[in-house]
Amino acid sequence: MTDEVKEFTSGFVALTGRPNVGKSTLLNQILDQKVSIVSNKAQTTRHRINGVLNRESSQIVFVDTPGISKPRTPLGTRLNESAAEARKDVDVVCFIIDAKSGFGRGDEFLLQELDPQKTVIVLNKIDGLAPEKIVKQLEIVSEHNFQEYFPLSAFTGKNVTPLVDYLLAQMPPGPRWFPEGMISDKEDAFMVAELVREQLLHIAKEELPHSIATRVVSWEWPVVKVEILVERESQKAIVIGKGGQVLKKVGSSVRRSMKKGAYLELMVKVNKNWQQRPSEITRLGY
Ligand SMILES: Nc1nc2c(ncn2[C@@H]2O[C@H](COP(=O)(O)OP(=O)(O)OP(=O)(O)O)[C@@H](O)[C@H]2O)c(=O)[nH]1
Ligand SMILES: [Mg+2]
Repeated sequence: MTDEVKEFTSGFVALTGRPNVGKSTLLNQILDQKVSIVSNKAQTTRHRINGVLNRESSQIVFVDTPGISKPRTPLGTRLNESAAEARKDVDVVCFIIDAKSGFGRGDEFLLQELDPQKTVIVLNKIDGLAPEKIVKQLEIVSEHNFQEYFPLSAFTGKNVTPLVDYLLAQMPPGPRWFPEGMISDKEDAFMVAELVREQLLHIAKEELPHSIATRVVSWEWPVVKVEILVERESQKAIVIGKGGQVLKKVGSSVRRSMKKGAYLELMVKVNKNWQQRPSEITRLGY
């Protein structure tokens, strides 16, 4: 009698790279669900977010991480530490590069920190790029001896499947770390606060994106209260908007992605220079 049952395999895969390269977009694309917010502002992701891919005989826990850049504030330092920590103890690290802006010195610097034995290179944002440009970028990065190179578009989904198939094949025998129906390790309240921040990032300019923090302060269904923190009075006025216009727009947009009947209450508060204060950064869960 042959044993036809395939042994269950599982493991952890970290998504890492500079800010804005598309780590969170890739995670959402792989899972076909939004578990991590996305914006064109740096430092959109501030937490390690586990997103779970379930297959019949395999499970991959993807760890989305904050983008790493030269820190300008204690918050920046904290986010870099969090990203570095997430790379430890994973089976595979996906190092993501933005093919549109090209492999740069920041990428080069970060690559030196990675173990080539367990790192694969993802060349993201190839949509709309001329083939010569993609080849050129691949030539540049392949000078480093990493395990595999995957040119793809996290946005359109092009070539994402070969990456996922490769990762599935790398998973060692192991348990189902998360229950089958679970796709993210974060609770609904976390996601609602993040969705509010995502909407605000769309309208925020200059230094404002970094100054915004959001958290759910009360969840008594259907009433969900979200506190929006900014660092200065002038920022508070921008976030509220003329006659509350900005908040209204943010609220109705987030409500559309919540369960029917949700009543979202948004409050804006000033927490002076919180980004500069390690104790406040910790309190906010970063
Ligand atoms: N054209 C194109 N844009 C992309 C692609 N992937 C991501 N983007 C865009 O790049 C920007 C950054 O995407 P994110 O997924 O937030 O990037 P991130 O690496 O998670 O950024 P941080 O969390 O700030 O470190 C967004 O505007 C995305 O829409 C892609 O494959 N093609
Ligand atoms: Mg992100």
